[in-house]
Amino acid sequence: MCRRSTALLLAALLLLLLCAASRSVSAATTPTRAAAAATAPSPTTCPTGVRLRKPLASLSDAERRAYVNGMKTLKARGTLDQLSRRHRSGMAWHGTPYFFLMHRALVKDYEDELLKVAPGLTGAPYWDELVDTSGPITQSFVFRQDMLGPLVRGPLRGAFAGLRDDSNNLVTRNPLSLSPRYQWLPSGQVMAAILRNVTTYGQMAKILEVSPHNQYHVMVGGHMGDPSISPSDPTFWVHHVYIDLLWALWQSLSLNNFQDLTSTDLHNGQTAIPLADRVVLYPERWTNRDIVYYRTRLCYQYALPLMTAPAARRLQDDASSASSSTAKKGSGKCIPRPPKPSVPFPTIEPLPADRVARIMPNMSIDAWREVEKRVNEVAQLLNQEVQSGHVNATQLPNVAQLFQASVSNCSMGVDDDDFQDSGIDVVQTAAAQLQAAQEGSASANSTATNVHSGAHTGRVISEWTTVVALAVVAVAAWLV
Ligand SMILES: [Cu+2]
Repeated sequence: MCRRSTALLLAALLLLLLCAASRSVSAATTPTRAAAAATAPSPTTCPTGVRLRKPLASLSDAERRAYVNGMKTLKARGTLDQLSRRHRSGMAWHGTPYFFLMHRALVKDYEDELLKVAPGLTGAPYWDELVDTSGPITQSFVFRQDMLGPLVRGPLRGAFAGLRDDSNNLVTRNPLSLSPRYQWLPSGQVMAAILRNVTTYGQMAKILEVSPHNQYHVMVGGHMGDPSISPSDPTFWVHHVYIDLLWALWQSLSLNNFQDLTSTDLHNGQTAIPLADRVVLYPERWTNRDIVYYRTRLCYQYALPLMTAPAARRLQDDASSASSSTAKKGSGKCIPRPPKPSVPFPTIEPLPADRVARIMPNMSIDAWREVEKRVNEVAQLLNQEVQSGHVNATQLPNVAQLFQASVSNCSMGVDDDDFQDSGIDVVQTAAAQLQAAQEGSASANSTATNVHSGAHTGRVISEWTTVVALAVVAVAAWLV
């Protein structure tokens, strides 16, 4: 009994010795990783935290009120007009690969101003447009009376009735009705297929600027249909936050997507937009690299997957039944559903050429048609897959799933940020700290003999421990 417990005690001692030995070796052989972890300065670049951008329909009642009042305050203070004029000065960048860089900068400026007057918000809200592909756009949550006001022809009504642009003209809408159900909007599955198949920044920029970006501008019409005055309609901002989300989503699919600004459609025969260059529209504030590393440098993120169509419809049904005094809650009386299309993914209808010229003066009609063709090819391909029985339409990954699957990748850009080439003070400070830390660890490495002998000592200890352990085992065996 006594012998057995002594043996057990010795066995435990043996385990401890082996553990300690292996730990001392691994610590001695990986000094640089430990030093790097200790000096990571990433939190200091966003001293007030990272903002969270959420869909408009998911905001609480208090947040929705804060948003509407905040937008009105921005108008009253002249900030909205300033943003609109800034946007107008960047007309030349529309229809070019600079489009996405310029609008991310503009939207960040807008978000900063909005949160000053609406501090209850977590970030600039966006219009989850994929929800609208399942029904008429006029019934979108965004166009509720108490949100951005109804999508009808004429001056704005509802919460923003009487809103004027920076030339003091009433802001108007003029929805384009090509068909009762907007069949030329790519669905979540088609968008997912496009995002996965596009491999360069230039291609991504061209396709997404036309579809869905320009399509929604044209569909809302009025001020939104004219790029030189579109920011006067609050719809512009929820739309552009969503367009930025699509870029962020595409970025998160690979490291190349994340930081490579290569394009075949650049001016001056360039092949890539240099990350170190100042960004167009906001050269005094940011570099292109600041715009690309949006989470660590512009300090916002999209944490929510896109809302699914059924969830948004339910939300709207609840709202409409609550606002109607006669309708009983849960009575099933809601928005009439559009007829089911014969194929799951309808192709988009070509936009009339005069509309194209108005919304996109810098882009040739051929380039526009090329994008429409590309989107339709993807839709037809998916239809073929479904019709041949290979897949069920509902099983094809949609944008929400793509987003969820890529969320883990999003941290890639954060960890890889070296804070170089920045126009932001706090990021420049972080870069200097990082460099100092690296120089510090380099000088530590200059005493490499120490580290080496440390590793050597670790190995000697390990060998010595093994001898002792074997001896302990022998004694234990004798005792048993
Ligand atoms: Cu624009």
